[in-house]
Amino acid sequence: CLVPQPISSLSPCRTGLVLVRNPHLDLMEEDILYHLDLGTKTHNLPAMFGDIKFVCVGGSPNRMRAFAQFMRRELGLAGAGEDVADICAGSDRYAMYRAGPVLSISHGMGIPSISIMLHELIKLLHHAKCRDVTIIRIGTSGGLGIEAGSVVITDMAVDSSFRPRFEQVVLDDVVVRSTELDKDLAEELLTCSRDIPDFPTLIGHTMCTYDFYEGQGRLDGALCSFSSEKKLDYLRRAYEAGVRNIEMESTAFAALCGLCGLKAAVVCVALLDRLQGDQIRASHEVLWEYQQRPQRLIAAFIRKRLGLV
Ligand code: R2B
Ligand code: URA
Repeated sequence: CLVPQPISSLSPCRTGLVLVRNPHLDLMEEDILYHLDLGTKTHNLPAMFGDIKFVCVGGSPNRMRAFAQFMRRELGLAGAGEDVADICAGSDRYAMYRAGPVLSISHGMGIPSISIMLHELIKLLHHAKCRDVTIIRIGTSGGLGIEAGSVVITDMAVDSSFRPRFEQVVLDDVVVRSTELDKDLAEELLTCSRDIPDFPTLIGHTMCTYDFYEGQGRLDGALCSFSSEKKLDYLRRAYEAGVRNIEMESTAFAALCGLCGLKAAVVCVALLDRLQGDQIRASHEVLWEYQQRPQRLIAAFIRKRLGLV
């Protein structure tokens, strides 16, 4: 059965605080953020995180460490150039780094992985009493009808049927949640991209799937039951519906952040054009440079927001 989320529950929190929508939390003496190896009794979360204004999340721990190091340089912080410490070193599930007001965290691959991380991250921001936090997913994706290396700013995260919704199974119900992202933030990011002319940046819908192979219409998985024609027909219909890239976390990210009053954006580089093929053939050097593109855009955005440019 489908239980639509009431629209009123989507309104952002006026205080700028991070909303948790769980009455049980108030009754708990201690909250252990197990996968982050942090907790309300073991750590002074307001002291550690209370001044965080930007949270950037991305799939790979190494990329998110590189991003924190890059942000330290971009913000001219002390210790730039030195190694950054993993705040979640006690857990080997996720990695978390700090660069001034910026928190950089890995989320792994796929909806279950990002979802666990976001539940604990959102509670962390809530316990730390953070205000006016902007959260951005920086990631990789398969492009649709766009040049490899293009950066897509998501205006709408859609499911495999091109609908702006995320279905979460809660007990034995399927709860449908909106995947609306912050339109002003997407426009602000697009404006920032105009100052970085060496790669194309565009706004488009992002399709979020539960799998990289069959779920994204690939012909090169261990299983495939459809023809090349069927695949191309599906991808072309996605393109006509406004989809410009495909990845595996955006609907859950948009839904969870939206419900908790966080202004959220998704910025992903396309590693290939899926209308041209399925395998990612670019060299490691080219892929590394592609992955830096969303980071460069977000660094420009944060510098602008902090009045550094
Ligand atoms: C993009 O890249 C990963 C799969 O290669 C997945 O996490 C995603 O969304
Ligand atoms: N990530 C995806 O989810 N799909 C791609 O095609 C490339 C990266």
